[in-house]
Amino acid sequence: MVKAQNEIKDTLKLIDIVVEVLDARIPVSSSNPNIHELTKGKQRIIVLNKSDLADKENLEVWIKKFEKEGYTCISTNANISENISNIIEKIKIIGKKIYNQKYLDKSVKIKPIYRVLIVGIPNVGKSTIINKIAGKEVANVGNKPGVTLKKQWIRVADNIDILDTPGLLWPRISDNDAGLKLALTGNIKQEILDVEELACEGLKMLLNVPKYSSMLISKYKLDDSSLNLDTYELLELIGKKRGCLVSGGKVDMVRTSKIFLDDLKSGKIGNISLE
Ligand SMILES: Nc1nc2c(ncn2[C@@H]2O[C@H](COP(=O)(O)OP(=O)(O)O)[C@@H](O)[C@H]2O)c(=O)[nH]1
Ligand SMILES: [Mg+2]
Repeated sequence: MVKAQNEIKDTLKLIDIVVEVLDARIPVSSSNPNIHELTKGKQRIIVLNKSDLADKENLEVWIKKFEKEGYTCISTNANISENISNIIEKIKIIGKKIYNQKYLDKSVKIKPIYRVLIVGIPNVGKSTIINKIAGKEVANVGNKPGVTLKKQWIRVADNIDILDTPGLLWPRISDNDAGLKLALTGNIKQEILDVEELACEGLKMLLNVPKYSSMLISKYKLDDSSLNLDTYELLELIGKKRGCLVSGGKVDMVRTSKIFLDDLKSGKIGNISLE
């Protein structure tokens, strides 16, 4: 973590604008606790990615909140390039402001190049966003950060340079609630908790929101009264409905948990935000 932090600090010396990528379903838990300190003095654009999986109402609330705090905030679905051009536009606007301030003396005539670093915790979609901005495959998607020999700038839209290697930030791993949400959205390995326990925690979060409870009912063809069960019994019922049985008619709870967790993180239950 110290190494990653120092690396970002070094890289930031070269950067005008930081694009911080968050998971739209958990904008707090997917942020880095030291981001303010790390990016002090830099202009920051907040991107809420995986908007296709998030609850649209929550998304609107978060965008308004970040904008009120003075950030430029954009929601994206990087997989289909949705709103990617918006990021480029915002970089140009912010970049222009920075350069106008830097060169108040208008007699200095240089062609401004805005240098951009994409940062975020693992798996939020940094590489996908870089590739979509670049318009070609320059960063590995879904892979562990590779061994990059030399960082390369990619020229975009004539006056933007983005670094081909994103800045890797560490998640809020010491915070239990954040760890849970990161696991439930697939941002960190789900093995951090016993799989049945994680599924029960996930169910509990959904049951707290009437809208999400209704999604559970229609997804697994439950009836309203099943929402009164405790979470373990509810999970068992879901297993029964899905035919997840072992010999003797008992429910295979591990397999049921995995199915539920996969449905949840991939949006198959519906658009769900945990924050
Ligand atoms: N549903 C959805 N998946 C995405 C989106 N952006 C990226 N992904 C997926 O998230 C996974 C991690 O993406 P990647 O770009 O490698 O993340 P990185 O670790 O931050 O560089 C990949 O499977 C991507 O296809 C998005 O907007 N929506
Ligand atoms: Mg990557």
